[in-house]
Amino acid sequence: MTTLADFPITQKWPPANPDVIQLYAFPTPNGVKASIMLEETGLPYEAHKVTLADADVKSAEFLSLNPNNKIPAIIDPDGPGGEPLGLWESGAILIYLAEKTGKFMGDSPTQKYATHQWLMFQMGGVGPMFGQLGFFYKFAGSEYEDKRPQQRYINEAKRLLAVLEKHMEGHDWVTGAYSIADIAIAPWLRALDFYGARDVVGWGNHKNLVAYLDRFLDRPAVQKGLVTPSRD
Ligand SMILES: N[C@@H](CCC(=O)N[C@@H](CS)C(=O)NCC(=O)O)C(=O)O
Repeated sequence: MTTLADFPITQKWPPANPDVIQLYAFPTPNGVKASIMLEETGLPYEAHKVTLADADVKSAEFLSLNPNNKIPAIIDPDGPGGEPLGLWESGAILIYLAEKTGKFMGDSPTQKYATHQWLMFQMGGVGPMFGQLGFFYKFAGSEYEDKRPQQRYINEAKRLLAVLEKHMEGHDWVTGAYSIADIAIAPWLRALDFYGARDVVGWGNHKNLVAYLDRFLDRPAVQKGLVTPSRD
């Protein structure tokens, strides 16, 4: 039978409590999806800080769990059949934890598929597009002379915000009840502030999204998840 000790990542980030879920992350918009979900479900877990530096995400130990060198990743020592399960890709982690606990994926098949739909909208749209906006607007790409890539991602972010703003009219949460779709989407809306890109995408004109993000940030589990693991 496989145990946690069989995962090489535990050599670089040793578990203090090998019986609980091990989270390997950093508090970025993708990383906090996993920590917020763990906080919301109340599942016991231990958070290990894995920075975005090559020494961490490209270490042999981290790559042994996630060959795609990106946080977040988890190991559940009590996975399917009682065997340990390693998992990466934040959307897959959210679905796994939702199924494990029976929480935050909707109470009916229709709601469940709507939750999947908006989760995929984040994974394939909001996350990658806002991430590129961050690169071209705040980070290294902001110095490129050719502004067409920057404009492309500003336009795409605006388009995605308009889709969400319209959808959120009359809704507290993306699929009606609070779900993993919210846990995936809202941290990316928050990231626009970190990128200094709120004005350029007209954030303040999206009254439904402004209220939605405040509602999300009011949740105690969200507040805890946003600082787990600590950056320090
Ligand atoms: N699709 C992945 C994206 C994860 C991702 O982009 N993680 C970033 C931080 S937000 C990362 O680990 N970057 C390190 C690197 O690319 O070297 C997911 O949702 O889990």
